[in-house]
Amino acid sequence: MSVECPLSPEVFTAKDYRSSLKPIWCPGCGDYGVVTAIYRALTALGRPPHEIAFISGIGCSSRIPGYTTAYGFNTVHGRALPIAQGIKMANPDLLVLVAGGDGDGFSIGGGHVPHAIRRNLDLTYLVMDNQVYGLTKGQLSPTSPRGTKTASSLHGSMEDPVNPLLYALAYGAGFVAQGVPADMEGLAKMIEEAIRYPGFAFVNIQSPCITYGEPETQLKTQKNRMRKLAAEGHDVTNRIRAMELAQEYGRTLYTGVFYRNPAPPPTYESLIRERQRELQDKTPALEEPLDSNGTENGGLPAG
Ligand SMILES: Cc1ncc(C[n+]2csc(CCOP(=O)(O)OP(=O)(O)O)c2C)c(N)n1
Ligand code: SF4
Repeated sequence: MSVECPLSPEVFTAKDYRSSLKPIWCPGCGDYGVVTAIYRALTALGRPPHEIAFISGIGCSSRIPGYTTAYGFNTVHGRALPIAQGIKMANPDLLVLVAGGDGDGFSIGGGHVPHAIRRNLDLTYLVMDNQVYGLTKGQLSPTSPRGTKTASSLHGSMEDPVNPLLYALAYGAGFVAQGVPADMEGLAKMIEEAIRYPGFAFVNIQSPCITYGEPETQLKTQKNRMRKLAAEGHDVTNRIRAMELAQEYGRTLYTGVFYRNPAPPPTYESLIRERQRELQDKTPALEEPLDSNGTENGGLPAG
């Protein structure tokens, strides 16, 4: 389906968002489904590709901007969010998408997530959570379940995983959802909703790594394992209930919107514009050089 963009007379279809670069993910990688869901979501939104900036970190999943026709920046491991925030502040009119893996977002980049959430720029953060470091050949990631045997944990990991859903909810993200590529329609709709949410939106995507991931996480098992929150009658405005459901991360595969703030607070970029207006008439005169005694003009004779 395609719709007419209110900002442009053009009508866009999914192929307008697909770049000529051929993905080099392993055949069967969940990330293929994720990029298809993104094409669908962008088509439904109808924003021209040149009005979209797609920022990622480093990892298999972080290759994703290159497979779209949006402006893309495959940045530095764990640094997608700071760069995306800078881009959004510099040009608030851009639609800014941010993507990466669970390692990129919750390991090396983990320190940036709470600050991006509390700053609340209008960004959509898509994490392809495969519970493993795919690009570097299958080491433990921060979301690997306890006991996972990998190249870096031959006898099984001895740590509990990070819970990305609970983490985002606890720091106050206004939109938190979880999707699976096996439910393409649901995932595309969820990404569209996340983009439409006016503030920081987080979508955790259980995107299986077919090469290094656990058998029970693979695409063919997702349809049987997933439980749609909408079918369970979940009230998406109930944050406490969303947090209870999020505790099931790693056990029950809930999909859908966990939480959508019914009264979204102002975004950081709108507060900046407000502050700029407030200060417009109050701009202090250019500072005069001061000498060590605090006298103006550095103590030099005037003229
Ligand atoms: C500063 C830095 N440290 C480590 C690496 C090596 N490295 C690249 S990607 C990656 C982890 C990838 O895992 P994830 O973010 O979960 O993405 P995936 O490949 O699974 O999609 C690591 C450790 C790097 N590129 N830069
Ligand atoms: S290693 Fe895993 S995450 Fe990377 S492309 Fe292959 S299947 Fe996908």
